[in-house]
Amino acid sequence: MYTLIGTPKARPFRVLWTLEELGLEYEILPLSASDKEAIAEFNPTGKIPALKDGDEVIIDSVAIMQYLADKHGGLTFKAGTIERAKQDSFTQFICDEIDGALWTAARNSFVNPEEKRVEAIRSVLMWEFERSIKALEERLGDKTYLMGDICTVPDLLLSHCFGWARNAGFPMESEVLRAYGKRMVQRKGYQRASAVRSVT
Ligand SMILES: N[C@@H](CCC(=O)N[C@@H](CS)C(=O)NCC(=O)O)C(=O)O
Repeated sequence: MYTLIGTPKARPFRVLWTLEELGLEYEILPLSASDKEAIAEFNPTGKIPALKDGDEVIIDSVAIMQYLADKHGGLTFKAGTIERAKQDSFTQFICDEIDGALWTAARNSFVNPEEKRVEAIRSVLMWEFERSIKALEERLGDKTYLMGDICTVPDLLLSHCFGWARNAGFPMESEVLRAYGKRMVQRKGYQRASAVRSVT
């Protein structure tokens, strides 16, 4: 039994989705990002999500997702294969260019203290985001998932970022990726995770 620490209304949703896709048992401790003291018990940086596996705690959403995928043999190619290298390359790109842009926008609009925000950065981030979306559109091509016929960790990560982008007002200027996003949210794992999120 795993314990997911963090409200699924934020990044912990990615982990919740992974748990549901893999059909695992878990409970949720739905701390919000402002519950700093309680979170510090699991993560010294005070961030969510964290995952408790027995006495061990893993932090950082993507590390958690990939750990679960590797451990339970789903949503991933095997480490040491060329496919896994390509899968990880998608994961890295999405962390840097998509999550990075959205998180920098959030920090400069409401996360950081007012005197540490540069609001003008938003238009630069939107421009960078649009370029990254075009690059991903090209890399996806006519495939069902980023890695072909098999849904993997970076698909969940990217689709989660699409929802975040919509809420943050970052337009998705790609017909192909909009269709891909729709396919992703039709997955049973997403539907189950989404139902859990709405009551947590
Ligand atoms: N790279 C980390 C980032 C975690 C993160 O920044 N989480 C946000 C909530 S979505 C948070 O806890 N923010 C509070 C803070 O930055 O102090 C991950 O993917 O888990």
